[in-house]
Amino acid sequence: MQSKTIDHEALKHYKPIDCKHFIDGVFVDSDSDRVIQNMNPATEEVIGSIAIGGESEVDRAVKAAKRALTGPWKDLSAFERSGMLRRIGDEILKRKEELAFIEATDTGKPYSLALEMDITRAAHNFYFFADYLTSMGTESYQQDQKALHYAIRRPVGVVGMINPWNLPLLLLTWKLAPCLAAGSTAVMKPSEWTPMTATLLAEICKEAGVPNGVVNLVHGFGADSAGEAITKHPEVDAVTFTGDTKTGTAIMKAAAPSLKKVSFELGGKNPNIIFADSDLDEVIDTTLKSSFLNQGQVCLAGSRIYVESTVYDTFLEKFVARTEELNVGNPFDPDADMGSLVSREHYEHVLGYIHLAKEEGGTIVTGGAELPSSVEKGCYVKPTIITGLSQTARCVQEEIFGPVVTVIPFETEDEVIEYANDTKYGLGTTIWTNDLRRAHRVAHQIEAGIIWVNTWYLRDLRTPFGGMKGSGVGREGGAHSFDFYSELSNVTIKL
Ligand code: NAD
Ligand code: 6OD
Repeated sequence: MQSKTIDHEALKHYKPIDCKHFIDGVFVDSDSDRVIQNMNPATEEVIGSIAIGGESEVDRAVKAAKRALTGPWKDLSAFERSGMLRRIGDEILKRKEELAFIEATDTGKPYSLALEMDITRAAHNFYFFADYLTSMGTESYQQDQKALHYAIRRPVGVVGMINPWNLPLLLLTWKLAPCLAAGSTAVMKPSEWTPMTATLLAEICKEAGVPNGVVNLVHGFGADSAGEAITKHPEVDAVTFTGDTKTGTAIMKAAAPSLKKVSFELGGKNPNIIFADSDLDEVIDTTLKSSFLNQGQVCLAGSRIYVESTVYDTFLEKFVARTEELNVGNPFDPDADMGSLVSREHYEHVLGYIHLAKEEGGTIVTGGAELPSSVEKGCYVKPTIITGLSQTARCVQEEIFGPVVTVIPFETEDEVIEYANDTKYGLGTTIWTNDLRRAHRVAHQIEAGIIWVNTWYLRDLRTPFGGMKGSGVGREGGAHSFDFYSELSNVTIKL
């Protein structure tokens, strides 16, 4: 998929960093001085340390965030806040090679992917909400000659942000940018597997002039650690979480006693539906991405491929051939289309499903675990295609979150809609067809928050983004993000 050059000389200037908490504008160690080792999954070498925080660090971060709500931050005009967001975006782009180096080293993803997707989009998140903030209006209604109603918006308050490891900076900035745009303040917790770009983001915010206490960062684990402490803290007003569906349940329980506002972006097992009337070459180009981009570690990955039976054999033959051309290798190899999975633990999880697929009667047409010849160690899995499984197989029902897809034939439109909806998830779907009426008809029956026709992962940040069923609670993007990070009050004036 990639064909890039990498300036290795320039990258020699960058080094992995030790990750400390960032509380009230200062980088600090844990109260207990507790640290864990940070690993590069592509080499399985220790690259630094991560401070591990808990209740006391979270409490200090929340108190700083609460104080900041009434400090100089409150008095900034919308244009001044917008300017600050722009400066953060500019600073991200100025340091884009360094951030991409750090992200690739932490996650195992190709450097070129980190540069083009993760870091570029992180900057764009700030630019988008900087513009949105200065152009938005508010609701108002005139009720005959009786009354005038209008809504006023204020910050929701202190927002806890709990993040996963697959797109660390992209997803953190997807939360932080609208939070700051709305005038709220943040306590961020990145994944314990990928803490480095969040740490640099805190530094960037300080350099961009964000007042102390507005952006805070506490590293740590989830349960019984920093994550849980955020979800339980009585002075956290809202929690935005991206991660596993089971974690979403735990967070909702923990947040319930203090009735926090929640927004959840959770797991997916997304159908990629291919009708016979589609252009198979175009389908395959995009299906390679929807299956294997970021080593398949994308919540929106089209991991359940359904193909109309009349083109099943042709599709499979071409798809397997193109998949076998993908290069898996060191993230800093310019020819690498795919890098390493994020950790040894996740590698074992993904391989477990490949073994299970065989037990469930499936055929591994291509893929599996094999160390690329160019590397000596690392958590590498080849892009894997499985056929011969039934709709009820665990490998078809459960989220694998790796470079593993199943391919299943279907006969009719009704049958494939039933297959597509037969899942606990409801995040994304792609429908491939050149029949306009069918595209609309099928889209309206699919239980998913994000439905693409003849494309995949084409984003416009104004649109509602999120999942239904086990894939999420609420929507983010444009006005939806603003609504989450602010509180609305309606004012009624009797005329
Ligand atoms: P995870 O749920 O294991 O962890 C995510 C974060 O939650 C981490 O920071 C972790 O420390 C924290 N956490 C874990 N338990 C917690 C608890 N009890 N209380 C508070 N915090 C807790 O998920 P992951 O393995 O990091 O990420 C992979 C999952 O994320 C997949 O299911 C994937 O589909 C999902 N995801 C969804 C989207 C989306 O937009 N819908 C995007 C990316 C990833
Ligand atoms: O593009 C986005 O805004 C987004 N939230 C993507 C999530 C991808 C999941 O892995």
